[in-house]
Amino acid sequence: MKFSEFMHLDFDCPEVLLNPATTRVPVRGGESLDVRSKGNSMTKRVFTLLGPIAVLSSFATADQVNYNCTLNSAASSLVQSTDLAAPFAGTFIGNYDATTTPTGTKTLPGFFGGSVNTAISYSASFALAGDISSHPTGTLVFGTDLAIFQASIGGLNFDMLGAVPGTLGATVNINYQSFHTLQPTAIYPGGVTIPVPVGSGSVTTLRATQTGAPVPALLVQQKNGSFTFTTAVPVEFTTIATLLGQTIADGTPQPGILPLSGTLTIGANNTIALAIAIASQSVSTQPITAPPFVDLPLAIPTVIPAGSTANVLMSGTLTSVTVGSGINATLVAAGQRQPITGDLNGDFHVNSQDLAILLDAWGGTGPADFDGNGIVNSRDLSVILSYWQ
Ligand SMILES: [Ca+2]
Ligand SMILES: [Ca+2]
Repeated sequence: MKFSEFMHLDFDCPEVLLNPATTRVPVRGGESLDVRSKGNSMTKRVFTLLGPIAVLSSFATADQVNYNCTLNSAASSLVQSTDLAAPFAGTFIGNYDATTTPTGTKTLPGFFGGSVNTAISYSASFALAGDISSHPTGTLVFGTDLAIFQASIGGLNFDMLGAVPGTLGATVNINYQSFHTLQPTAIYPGGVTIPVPVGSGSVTTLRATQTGAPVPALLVQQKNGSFTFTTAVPVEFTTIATLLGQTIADGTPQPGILPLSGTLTIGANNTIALAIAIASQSVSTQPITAPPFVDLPLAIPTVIPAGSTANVLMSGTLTSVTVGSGINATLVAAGQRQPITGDLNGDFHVNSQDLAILLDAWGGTGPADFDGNGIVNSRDLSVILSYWQ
């Protein structure tokens, strides 16, 4: 609604307001506000107050232009840093078996003596650390209202790994009572922490999905005509990760915040270009409800003498995991303006040209059948009129 139209409404149509009916006042976001009129002067005053608010609000949204944006995966890069620690405890025992592995390792408590393969108590921690570099994929809706230098970010949905699983080196740091081994013959004095590389952990899914309504961002115009913006997007992180066959993140969404800053460049042909930077750090500790693991093969380097390897089977229970996670990303996205309802010739206006197209199609089918009921008729005409610009 233009301001002149509002003036016309306010001063020329008071009789409408005096009818004991409900007047629908358009407000921001295309919704409307019911103003129940009971035919008294108070109602007129209420509407006179509401009128400018409605007009100002509709000015704010009249210039809102939304762009469907897609990440350019090849030009975007992300580094996900992980520092995971999961304490656990249990026992391990040499992999010796008289029939199946007669040359296997025997473990025995203390420094010397004995011949019976015996379980040794330990405490330990899984450590999973490293960086996963990826080319993320994803989409978002970027809204601009250049009249008030406001942007909005909605519908953000990023696959941080770009569908390529990441791997991280895993280490078990073991503390144990003093023990010794046969095959090989070695002594392991207690009080020493032995780091044992145990292969890798794997992160197969890392996704950020925006929750809630679009978030606003102030646009700051730069000398070259582009705009910068900074905001924080509430998201749910979905992570699926395994470590030594144990699921340590099962995809249960975790709420988080994705801090974004970036540059908006308005392009030709109703396009925009976005350069987005993300830098976030988080640390969280979660309980693990996985069942105990049993007889996990582990090759422990010998301590005295060094240079050999004892093979044991480790059993234990993970109780919790502390995950430090960082995301640093430089993303590039391209946006195409969203189609406007009622715009049949694609010029982003709804006017007589679109009306002419609709009238040509009257009684038939096609794009002018806005409500999809199979025929272009008065219902579709009312759509054009309600989006008329
Ligand atoms: Ca048009
Ligand atoms: Ca129709």
